[in-house]
Amino acid sequence: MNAFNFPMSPERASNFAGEYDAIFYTLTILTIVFTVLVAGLVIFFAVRYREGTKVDRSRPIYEHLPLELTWTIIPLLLGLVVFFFGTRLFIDMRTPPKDAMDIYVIGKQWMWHAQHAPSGVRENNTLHVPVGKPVRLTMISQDVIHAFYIPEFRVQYHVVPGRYTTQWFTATKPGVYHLFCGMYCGTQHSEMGGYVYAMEPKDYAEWIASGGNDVKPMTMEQRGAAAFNQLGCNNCHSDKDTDRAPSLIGLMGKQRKFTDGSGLVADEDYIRKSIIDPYDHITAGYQNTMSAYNTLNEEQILELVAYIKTLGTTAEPKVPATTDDIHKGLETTGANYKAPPRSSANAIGYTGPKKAGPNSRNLAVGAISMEEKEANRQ
Ligand code: HEC
Ligand SMILES: [Cu+2]
Repeated sequence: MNAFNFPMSPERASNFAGEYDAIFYTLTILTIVFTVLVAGLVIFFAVRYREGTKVDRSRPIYEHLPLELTWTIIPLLLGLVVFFFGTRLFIDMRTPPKDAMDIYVIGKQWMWHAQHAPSGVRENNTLHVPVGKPVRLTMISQDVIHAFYIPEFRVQYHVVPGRYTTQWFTATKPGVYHLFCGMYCGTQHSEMGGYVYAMEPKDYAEWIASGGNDVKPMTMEQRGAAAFNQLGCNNCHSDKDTDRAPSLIGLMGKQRKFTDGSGLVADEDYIRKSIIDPYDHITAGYQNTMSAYNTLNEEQILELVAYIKTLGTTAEPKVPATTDDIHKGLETTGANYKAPPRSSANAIGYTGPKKAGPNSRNLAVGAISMEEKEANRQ
């Protein structure tokens, strides 16, 4: 319902959305009508029969069968109608069609991981589905209770530890839609989400054939940028020197001066040391307020170094994209199938430093992607 371009509800993009909204608005209208009717009569009678008014009180009515039957039978019928349609939709939503396509979903603090059967293609924080084909999600949580929620599809169901829950839908409109965790599940609950890509079956088939273009291609710099965000480095380091920290733009190859009077030209090794042991050389004009990120593994440090090296080498400072930027991008591009650049390290599952600095929020502890876990095991 987009009256006057004021969106009353998210787009309707699944088989359930129309019926769901019809029931919702019917209930809303019925509620308003009866609230106004009852409240109106209360006020009307209170005013009309208030003490001192000259109205006819000679024939008080104690019983009025037709009136009582009317106000019993009409709401009963209205209630039954709503009950009938509500139950029908409920049963429909709880009964996936036999030919539904299977996608398995794992929720964990704080990311969604999905695997498509039978292809085995995986994705994190996104869900690609074909339009016009019923999709059944079989879901489980690895930790606390989450809820898998796609507002545009009008579907949401709990994702709990220890047992599988299911929900199904058929996407009806190609486009990019929101995916949320609908159950408060801890610090980063609000960031536990992503996008649902409803694609034409042909495009979906291509996407599957390409192995899913969402999980794999992240360059080292992108992983570094994500980690830079995730570890909270950007809380202190921005594109200008500030009271909190020197800017890292153009750091590579720059002459550095330290508080003890010494100096050197920044190279990879210096950047690495500055991350894991920042107290060794304190940049002149600053204090040792940066905590030592000494629990990162070498791969994570390399990615950070790779990212910091790119800073200042392009015209625009590459400050990592925020979720807002991604939203803006989606709004301007409309429905597109290309995954937005994900900066959230949720996508790559950083474990974060164990000893978090005062400003690093120690974000995704425990959020290791399935791939990383498997890689670690090997
Ligand atoms: C609490 C604020 C804070 C946070 C968070 C922080 N830093 Fe720093 N960083 C500083 C300050 C202050 C300095 C300068 C003093 C020094 O050399 O230790 C610095 C220095 C550096 C330098 C050397 C810069 C130069 O001018 O030579 C690098 C590289 C660096 N930080 C990288 C990082 C990375 C990567 C992260 C995230 C893992 C990070 N910092 C998180 C405050 C912070
Ligand atoms: Cu959650």
